[in-house]
Order: sequence, then C-alpha cells, then structure tokens
Amino acid sequence: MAITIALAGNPNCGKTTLFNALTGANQYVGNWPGVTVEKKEGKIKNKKYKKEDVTVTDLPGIYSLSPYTLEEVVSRDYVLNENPDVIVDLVDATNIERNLYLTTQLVETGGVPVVIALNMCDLLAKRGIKIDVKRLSMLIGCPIVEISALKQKGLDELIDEAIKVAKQKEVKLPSEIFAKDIEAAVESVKEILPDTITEDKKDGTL
Ligand SMILES: Nc1nc2c(ncn2[C@@H]2O[C@H](COP(=O)(O)OP(=O)(O)O)[C@@H](O)[C@H]2O)c(=O)[nH]1
Ligand SMILES: [Mg+2]
Repeated sequence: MAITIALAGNPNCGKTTLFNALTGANQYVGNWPGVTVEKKEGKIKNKKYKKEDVTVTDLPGIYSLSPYTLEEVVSRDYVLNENPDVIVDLVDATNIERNLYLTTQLVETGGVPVVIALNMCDLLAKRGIKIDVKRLSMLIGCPIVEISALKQKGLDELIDEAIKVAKQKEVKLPSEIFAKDIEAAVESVKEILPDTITEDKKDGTL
C-alpha cells in the first residue's frame, strides 16, 4: 500500500531538517503546478518502510491556511484537494503557542488525519520548558510524537504513528477546541454558511 505523508508547519520549525533526515538523497525538487513555489517530494530512506512505499511531500512553510500568500494557497489547496493519507504537522516546541494556530486549522479541516511532530525537544530541558504532551494530545484530538529532527531522535516513532493513522483512514474531529461561547458562535455561523464556498482562483481570496 503506497502512503503519502504531507509535511506541514510554520517557517523555521525544522521542516527541511526533518525532510532531509527522512528522505536523504531520495528527493525530487520541482515547482507546484503553475506557481514558482518550490515543491519537494521524497521516498523515506529507511528500508524498514520499504513495504509501505512511503512518499513525503514537503508543503510550503506557512503560518495559517488563510489564503493571503501564495504559499498558503498552495498548502491549503493541497490539504483540501489532494488527499494525502496523513498530515505530519511539525510544531516547534520552543514556540508552541504560535505554531499551534496552524495546527488547529489543519485539524479543523477534518478531511485528513493529523499527527503532530513536536520538534526541537532537545532544547526543552535546557530552556526549562515542560509540555504536558498527553493532555495536549487529548485536547487537540490527535497523536503527538516528540522528536528532534536535528538529532534524528523519535523519527521512526513518528513514521510508525503516521503510517498507523494513515491506515486507519478515519478522521476524528476535535470535540471542543474553544471555550463554550466561542463554540456556540462557530455553530451559529456554520448554520448560515453553505457546505462549500466558491473562491476567486486568481488570487485565492474567498
Ligand atoms: N535544536 C534543534 N534545532 C533544530 C531542530 N530541527 C531544526 N532545527 C534548526 O532550526 C533551524 C530551522 O530549520 P529548518 O529545517 O531550516 O526549518 P524550516 O524553515 O521549517 O525548513 C535550523 O537552524 C535547524 O538546524 C531540532 O530538532 N533541534
Ligand atoms: Mg525549509
């Protein structure tokens, strides 16, 4: 069974480091169709995963899925239309609050299962940061694997989890991410909106 893993994350969260560690020399670099945004794809080099035939696609580094920049349009379109089997969302553990904004958006799109790769964990002890990974995973509703892309720690555990989730094929939407009054407001907006919203493809705005 061929599996496609899409790597998503903020700029500077360690995506290139992780992509290189996973794929080594097995990389193909091109452009996303019609735009000058770099597209990188590669096969996982670890022979352990040969049977699963795992392809990793590196999405442009973005802060959100809101279509303001070309990179955000590319990533959003990929997540919504190309149906990767699983999204690995790379989160810089030393900058967790800013990084989790994209995470909530990825999880909320609901079409593709998400595994969070909590990166830069090698720096946490040094900086006196403690993260309750179990609780965070429960609140967001998706698995979290602690890694260090730089030190190549936790990478097999991450890929094992991503493959497991990809094979399950079921997507769990988080029950309640926001406070009750905000959840209620979201519900009332949902009732008004149609299922799909058309957009002006030229600049990606709604
Ligand atoms: N300490 C530490 N640094 C990392 C780790 N992963 C990436 N970095 C560093 O973070 C910086 C940004 O990484 P890069 O892979 O270029 O991020 P990208 O913009 O998401 O592709 C580089 O200096 C990396 O060496 C990690 O796990 N631990
Ligand atoms: Mg990069």
